[in-house]
Amino acid sequence: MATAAHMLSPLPQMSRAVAEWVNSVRELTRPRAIHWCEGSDAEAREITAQLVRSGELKTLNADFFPGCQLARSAPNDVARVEHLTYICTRSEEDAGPNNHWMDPQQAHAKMRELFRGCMRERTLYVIPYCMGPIDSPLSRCGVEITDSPYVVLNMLIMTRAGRPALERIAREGSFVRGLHSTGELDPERRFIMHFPEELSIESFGSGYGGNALLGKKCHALRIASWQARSEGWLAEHMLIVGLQNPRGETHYLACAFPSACGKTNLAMLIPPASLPGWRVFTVGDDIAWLHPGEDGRLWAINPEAGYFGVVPGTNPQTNRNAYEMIRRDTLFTNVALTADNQPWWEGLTSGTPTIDWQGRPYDPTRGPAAHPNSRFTVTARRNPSYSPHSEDARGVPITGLVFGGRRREVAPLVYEARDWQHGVMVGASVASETTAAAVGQVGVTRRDPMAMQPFCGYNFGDYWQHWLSLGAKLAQPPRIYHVNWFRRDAAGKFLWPGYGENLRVLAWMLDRCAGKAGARDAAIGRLPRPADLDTRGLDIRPEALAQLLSVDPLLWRNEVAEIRAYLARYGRRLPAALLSELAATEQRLG
Ligand code: SAT
Ligand code: MN
Repeated sequence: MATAAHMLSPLPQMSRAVAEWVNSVRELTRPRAIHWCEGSDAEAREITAQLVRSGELKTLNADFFPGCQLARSAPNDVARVEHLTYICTRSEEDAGPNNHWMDPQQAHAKMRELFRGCMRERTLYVIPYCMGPIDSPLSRCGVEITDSPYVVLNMLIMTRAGRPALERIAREGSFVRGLHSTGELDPERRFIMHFPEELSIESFGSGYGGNALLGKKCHALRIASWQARSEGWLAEHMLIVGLQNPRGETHYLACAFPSACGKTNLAMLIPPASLPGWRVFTVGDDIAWLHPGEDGRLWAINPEAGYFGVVPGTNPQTNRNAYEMIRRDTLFTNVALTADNQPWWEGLTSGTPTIDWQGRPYDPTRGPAAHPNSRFTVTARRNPSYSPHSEDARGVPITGLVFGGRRREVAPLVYEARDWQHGVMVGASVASETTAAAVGQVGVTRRDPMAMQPFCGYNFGDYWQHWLSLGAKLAQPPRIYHVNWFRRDAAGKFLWPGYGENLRVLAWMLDRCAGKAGARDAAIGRLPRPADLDTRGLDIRPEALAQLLSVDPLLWRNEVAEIRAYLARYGRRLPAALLSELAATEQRLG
């Protein structure tokens, strides 16, 4: 039953803690007005209309893309800025060698000067939000204050934002405080600061996704990973997907891959026609919060309510679900336009770009038409494969965990860890080629443990110890796998077709978990023999498959040496168990 509008209490009166914080931010930033977000559709429509009037949003061709808008960022504000992202803990060692660190007092002082008066002539928006189903005990709440209406529109899609979240905050008392201003979008005055000991975030100078939508990477990964350690759970950079086999049984996998390595595509995979009877259900495409259940299994919720996905490459062949999903009510950022005002991006098989992502006439000599990190923001409910269990308060039970990276060589298509402890070592040694999701060189291989290098809010040494301790307490721990869809042959061609065909690898994992599929014991773990994979109807040469499932001892001895050198950076915080797992692998390599 709807509550009559006059019965609702005004938002500023609902939580004294939030109101006091908003007041202190108002005094510091001096906004012209304050807007408390209710979270209604009407509110989103009103803010959209206002941004269209001011020219900050462009309405796309409503015949083909109804309800869709285009936002263009500043050309120097198109990706996460890892070099300007800090973890501010009292002790530098708690942040660890995996993070940039700044003393909290120094960081607060620096940010106070940036925020002072920064919202003059602007509206201050208060966005109460809940990460996870609104009634789940596993969910956690936050409030973002921002002066960017674009950020508001994104947060309304990406989180459960508005009145119900503020009601929960008022009940619970505690919430993560996220303060954001786009400032002048000056890269010299841009910082993303995290204070895990205070459960707070301060972000200045960028309007881009991961830097500005504070519920996402800042809260749901960096701050939440810290909270998770003290409360006995895991906050991970993982998609969550349900796979229903032809017998009608559904199992869930949680898979960690670095940004722009295909999490969204895997989460909404379309089974190939040659594997009839399979169905795929998406629970999440980027972040998983994993909690030990009373039954000794791991249970996962997706803290997010929408997708902030990479646009280029999306087409009916690579990801038909995403392609259909983003045809209405979608906010596009930094894509190109066709002459009739449709969004266009590299990898589309139709249409011609006439205006590039910066709003200039398209000129191929100046690079791609759409920015390689152009994004769509859309509610998860528009996903044709959206799982009906996405809203379950207790989450979904996880059968397997999957780690992976983008590697031209070394890592085979798939292998299985021997047990949890070995699996933690496998996760800790993930490496991947960098992508356009973060500012910096693209295509260089770097260590990205558990795909959390940019997102773990504390020392990786302590994080791996937390993983080990948590697994030891699980009566039914998920099995752990490593995959690499990106292996290439000597000529540089991908050996594996990827996309929907990845289901063959996932099906092998689930059969392993059910005790049904075979494997061979290799030095690095257990690999399928070619006959263990269902390759019916798959167009692949036997030599390619053999190469995908091979382990080169020479390359791997070198890999082990690199992993050891990397892990050594964590000194006395590195769990000894990881080194003994590595030594055992080395011994098996001979
Ligand atoms: O910009 S985001 O951090 O939200 C996307 C990503 O890099 O994974
Ligand atoms: Mn991500």
